[in-house]
Amino acid sequence: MRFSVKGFEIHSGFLNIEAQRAVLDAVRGVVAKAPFFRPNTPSGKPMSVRMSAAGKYGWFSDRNGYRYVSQHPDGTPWPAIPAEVLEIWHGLTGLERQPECCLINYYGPDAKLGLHQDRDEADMRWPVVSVSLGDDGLFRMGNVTRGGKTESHWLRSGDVVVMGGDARLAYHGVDRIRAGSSTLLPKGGRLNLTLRVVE
Ligand SMILES: O=C(O)CCC(=O)C(=O)O
Ligand SMILES: [Mn+2]
Repeated sequence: MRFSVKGFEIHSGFLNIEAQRAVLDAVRGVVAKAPFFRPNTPSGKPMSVRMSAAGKYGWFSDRNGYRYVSQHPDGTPWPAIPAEVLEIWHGLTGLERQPECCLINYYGPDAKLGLHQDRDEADMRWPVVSVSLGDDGLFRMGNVTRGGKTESHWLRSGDVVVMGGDARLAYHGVDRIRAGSSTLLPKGGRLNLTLRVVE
C-alpha cells in the first residue's frame, strides 16, 4: 500500500539481510560510543523510545524543549554517521549534500512514538530518509496539519522510507511494534534510523 500524501516513498526490502546486518553492526559501533538514553518530553514525561545519534547533531528533548544538540547527554560529541548508512541516503536521494544527523530510535515491545512533525530542521526542502531494522512497526501517516484521516502501514526490517515534498511536514508516528516478528536483533525490538539535513 502507498500513502496518499505526495512525496512519501516506501522502498520495501531495500536492504537485503546482509545489508541489514552490515547496518546493524555499524549502529552497534555508534551505540558503543553513544549509549541509548531516554529523553523526557517538554512536559517531563519519559519517552518510551530510547535514542542515540550519529553525526554533527543528535536530537534531544527535555523541559527546555525539542532541539538538536552537538553532544550526547554524557558530554561527548556524537560518533560519525557510518558509511553504510550514508550510502543509503545517497543511493535513494541522489543528493550530494550529506545529512548532519542520523537519529537512532530503539523501540522495545511496548514503545511507540506519537503523531508529530519533523520540524526542528532549518530547511524542509531536504528529505528525511528512514531505515527500519528488526521487528515490524506500525507506521501511521496523517496530514500536513493536525487532525483528519490517517493511513497506516507496517514497516518491516530492511524497508527504507523517504519523506520529501508534502510528506516532509506530514504528521507521522509509530503506533506499535509486532514483538518477535524479526530475528535480526537477538533481544528483539525495532531500530529506526532517520537521516536529516539539520542546518
Ligand atoms: O520509527 C519510525 O519509523 C519513525 C521515527 C520518527 O518519526 C522520528 O524519529 O522522528
Ligand atoms: Mn518523525
